[in-house]
Amino acid sequence: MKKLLITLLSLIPLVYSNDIKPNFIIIFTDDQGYGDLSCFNPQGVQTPHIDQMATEGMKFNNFYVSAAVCSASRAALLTGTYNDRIGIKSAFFPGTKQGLHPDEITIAELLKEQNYATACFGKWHLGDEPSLLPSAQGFDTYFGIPYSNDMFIAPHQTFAENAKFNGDWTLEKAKELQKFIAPHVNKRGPIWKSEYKALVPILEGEQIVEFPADQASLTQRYFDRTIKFIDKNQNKPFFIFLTPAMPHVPLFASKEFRGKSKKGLYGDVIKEIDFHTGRLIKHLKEKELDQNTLVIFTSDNGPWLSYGDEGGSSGPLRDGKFTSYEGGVRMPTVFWGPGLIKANSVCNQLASTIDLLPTFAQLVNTQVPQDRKIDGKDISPLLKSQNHVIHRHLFFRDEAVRSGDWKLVVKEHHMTMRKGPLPALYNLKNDVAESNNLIDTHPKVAQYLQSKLDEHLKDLNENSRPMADLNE
Ligand SMILES: [Ca+2]
Ligand SMILES: [Ca+2]
Repeated sequence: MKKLLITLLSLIPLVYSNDIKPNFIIIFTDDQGYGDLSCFNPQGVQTPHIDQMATEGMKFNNFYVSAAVCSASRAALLTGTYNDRIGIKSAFFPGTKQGLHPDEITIAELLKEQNYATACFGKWHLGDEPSLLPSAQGFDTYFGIPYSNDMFIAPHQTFAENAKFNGDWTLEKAKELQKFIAPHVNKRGPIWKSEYKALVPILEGEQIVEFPADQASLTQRYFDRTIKFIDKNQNKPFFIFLTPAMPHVPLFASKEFRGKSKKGLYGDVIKEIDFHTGRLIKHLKEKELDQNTLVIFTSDNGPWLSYGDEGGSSGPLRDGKFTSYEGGVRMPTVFWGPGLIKANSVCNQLASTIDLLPTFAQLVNTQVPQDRKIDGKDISPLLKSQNHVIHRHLFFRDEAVRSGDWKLVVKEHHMTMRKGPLPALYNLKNDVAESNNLIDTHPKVAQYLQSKLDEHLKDLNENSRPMADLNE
């Protein structure tokens, strides 16, 4: 009987009708490695709540970002497009007047057209000028540090009337600091040498509401805001881009989580993210939104390995942040949505953050922008059956290409921890650590992948779009 019931249940089509639109929450952590969730690396930091999400949902073993650095990775996710196609190659610094081009259509803008309530809580890092902030890219609400948590206040930022100042900081002192920073935004040496680096503002909308940010309470506050936003918008569809500052260095955990893991402060930080993710999932269940909400947990790039114990782990993968080796670009990823995804499933197919925009478009019965090239693909078929091959090839900057089990690496980032040999061909099925170069024994595979990479780079060259640059 139980078997019959399960069979019958499996026949219920996992498709939304036009009038019920699913909610979307993307939890996009900063610099968390493939080895920093225990469902991917049992020896790593223990993350029981996210592991439970995987048990109730789907674990993606081959889920990638477009590039292993903050702004580039975020731009690709929000636009469904390779970062190099939209001119964003690395990370923006405060006050440089550059960012994601306003003409790019973000997931938030796409969903706003479908009457979604939209919010970004956390790191933005796609431009800090008012015209480049989340409110200009489809988000109704924004609260967070506008760039990395190791950066500094930008000279042009303005303060809200009731802005909070921590420690012995005052409005006057903060404005003096902005004057000191102003001449150095392009060559940042004097700022990095000063005591003012890593003193970052929190923005609400476009204005500073807190300086310097109390980073130890930030993870909790981002999740609190998310839960509040859900409660306020539970009767209409919502999209929340939840982007914690952690575990990017400098690391901060609240008092409740300090010393709670067996992996130092880094472990404590991950434990705190795990705890609040569990709290969010519990809240969705209590509000009976679990059948109609898709939650995706992933990271923007691999661990910053040069920070040692403070830099996290890529588990069995090679290298980390900045590089196109697996440790840089393959992310620990879980999709959760009991109304959309069969419990306890595992997907080994290639997928990427660039697929989220097309996938969400499909799930709400709308189209991706038709007037431009969108590189991502609809991966919603993978939520029902893992046998579909969606991507024949995935490219990582001008450095690497993956197809099936094969990966060709032709260039390295200068921050690569273990260099060479190059070019190198790896069979990831047998050699996930990218340690055994097979280019001499499989020259035809290498040639084929090189030709695909060449085609891709030619296409990028002929068909790319600029980032925003307000200096021009
Ligand atoms: Ca990052
Ligand atoms: Ca836009």
